[in-house]
Amino acid sequence: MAVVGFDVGYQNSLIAVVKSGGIEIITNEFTDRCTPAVVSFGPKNRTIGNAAKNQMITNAGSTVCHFKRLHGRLFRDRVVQDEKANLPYDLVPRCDDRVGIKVAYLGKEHLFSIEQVSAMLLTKMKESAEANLQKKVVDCVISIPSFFTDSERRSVLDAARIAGMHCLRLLNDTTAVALNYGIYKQDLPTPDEKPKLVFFVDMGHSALQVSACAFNKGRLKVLSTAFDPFLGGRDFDQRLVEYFCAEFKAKYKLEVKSKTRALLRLQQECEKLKKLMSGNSTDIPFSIECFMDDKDVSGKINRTKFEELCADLIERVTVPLVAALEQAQVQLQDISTVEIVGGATRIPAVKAQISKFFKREISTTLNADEAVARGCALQCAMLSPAFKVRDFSILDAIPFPISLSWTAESDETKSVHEIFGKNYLFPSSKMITFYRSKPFALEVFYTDPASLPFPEAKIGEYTVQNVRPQETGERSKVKVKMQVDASGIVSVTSATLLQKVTAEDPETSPEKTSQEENCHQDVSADLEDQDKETNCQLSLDKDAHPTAQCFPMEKEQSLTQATSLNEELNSQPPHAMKAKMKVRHVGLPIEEKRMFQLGKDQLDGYITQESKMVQQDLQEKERNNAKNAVEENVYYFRHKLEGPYQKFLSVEDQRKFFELLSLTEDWLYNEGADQDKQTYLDRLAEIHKLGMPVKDRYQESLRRPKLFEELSTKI
Ligand code: ATP
Ligand code: K
Ligand code: MG
Repeated sequence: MAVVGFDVGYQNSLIAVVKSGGIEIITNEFTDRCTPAVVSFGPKNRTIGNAAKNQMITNAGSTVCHFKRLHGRLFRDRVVQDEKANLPYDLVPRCDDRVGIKVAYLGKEHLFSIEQVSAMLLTKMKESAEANLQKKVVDCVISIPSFFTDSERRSVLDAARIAGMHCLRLLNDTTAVALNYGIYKQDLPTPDEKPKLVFFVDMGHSALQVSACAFNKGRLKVLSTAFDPFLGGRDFDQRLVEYFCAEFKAKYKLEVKSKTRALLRLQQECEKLKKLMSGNSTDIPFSIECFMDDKDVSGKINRTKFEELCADLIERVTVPLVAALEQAQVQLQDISTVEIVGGATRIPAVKAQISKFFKREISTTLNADEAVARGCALQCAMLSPAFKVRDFSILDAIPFPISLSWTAESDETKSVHEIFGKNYLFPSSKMITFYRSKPFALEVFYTDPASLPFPEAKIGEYTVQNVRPQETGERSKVKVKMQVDASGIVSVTSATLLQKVTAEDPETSPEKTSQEENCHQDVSADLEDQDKETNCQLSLDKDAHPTAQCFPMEKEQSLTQATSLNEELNSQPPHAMKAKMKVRHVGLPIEEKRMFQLGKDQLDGYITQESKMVQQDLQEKERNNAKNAVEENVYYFRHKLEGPYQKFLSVEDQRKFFELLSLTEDWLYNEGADQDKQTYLDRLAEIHKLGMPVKDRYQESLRRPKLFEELSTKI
């Protein structure tokens, strides 16, 4: 069973696989370790990755890049509108108000959903992994930014499904990095010692993420996460673009922004300059030929000027660092290391800013580009039964507090309760007890819309059905389970009605009265409380994802029992306790209404469509291969006929063969330029009909003396 981790970045994607020797970053067909997150659409096929990136300027309107932040959002969303303003391709609203990505494909206009486009990239990455491993890839772990909300996470999971994969877990970027850091450390403190405190900073092309992690032997706990979802390498590029747009206007009277092609070229040039300035503080000159209106342009910049242009961006780096530190409730001097990853942390001023804040040298022991993908592959190995691994548990932190609301049965008054507070550890689940006599509705939502980088606070609506009073007429006790799973997905997973019955009923169990006393527990438990829970009061939750795993790997992992945090909360004070009762647990159906999730039919449709497009790409590839084969054979046989094959056919046959080759060559550049696969194969057969017998005679002649030699030595 293949075990794979994907880091799907805003700009760059990486694939890590697990082999018996450990984790390996694999290269794609261009021997690149990094695959650009770009999908390009053409009249005959799609191209994905490097080949698509090469079309960013020539086929700008149908080359889709920088799409990661469109996940889970509606078209009217401000983030979508802001992204749209900077994209060379078009976004339009779909009939369901979601984002439609408009491209020309197969000679027609197409509207793809973000899940589809994302799935195309994942399909490509899956194919690269399969080619490398020579195995089918189904299970995987995919990284996402820690600030992704429920809707964005579900959208990524759907993309994986469309690509024919099963994502075992979504892993936050910084958590993947932390896992990749911690699992190899031999000297971590024992569980009862003070944990080793490490801060991780990841600055990519679109976002900055920070996390504070506590490590003990065999476990990693995220104390806090903080981020600026809108600060990344691209913002630094943009400052350079603005600078040169102004300069070219003054110097050459050019309105760069009026021409997409020129703007794209300038953007690429500016990114290059930014990277060069990381290693060089002197003036860096550049020129772009035939830039716009037939004019060549040139300019220069140096690091000092760059830092001046980006001064406020560099200042902003500190904000999430402060937030992460405050929330983790630790002192600077308690931090043992600060590790940075992500391409944009290579900007010297960014690094210096982080260093200044933490008052120490920054550690760069992790591979800045590969750490996230490696962490994902490690997690996948842990979750896969194919590998045996040593215990290492990951508890991540909930970035945005989550609340539940309901109305009272008696007077319809609305209650709101925060169930999972900020930085509450997950995966986690809680039981909430209600006393009801008829079906009731629940609403799950993010507590604090203002802190949310997403326009919609509501996560889902649930109706607990089939609720009925007890035979005595009193209200029934209904236990509702709410969960944040390992992928950070929030849901109400089950509801159980406790039906009181006579003690003789065989299908019963004694009611646990002790839990009833556990009412109105403060659910926004702080970290200390949760710690206690983790260490000494863990109750087994067989529905949760396993969090205890291990490494290095051996065959046949015996999955460690799932442990998850489990608390109880009663929505109403308990009734007077009676003597021991017998109860029957009756599972209740729950009706779920999600704000943004793709419907099953839609998802199935996308799955079918994706496999059709894969087929189409394959056919186009085979057609091209057939065409190339004709061309190669023309050159091959002509070359051979002029040389070693000459002696092996008559002058007349030679003339005929040369003529066929010339005709075929002419045809290839005229009406043969665009034919179907079979037509090329037929042409190839014509060449082979004349060529193969000659080739055989030639090779036969080579074997003859050799055969003779062999015989003579044996004699
Ligand atoms: P995100 O994490 O936001 O989804 P990503 O994972 O695709 O994005 P990375 O691959 O980590 O992003 O980083 C890409 C960014 O790093 C780009 O802005 C790129 O220009 C920048 N970058 C890469 N190398 C350097 C360098 N030497 N100096 C400055 N910036 C660099
Ligand atoms: K990346
Ligand atoms: Mg990244």
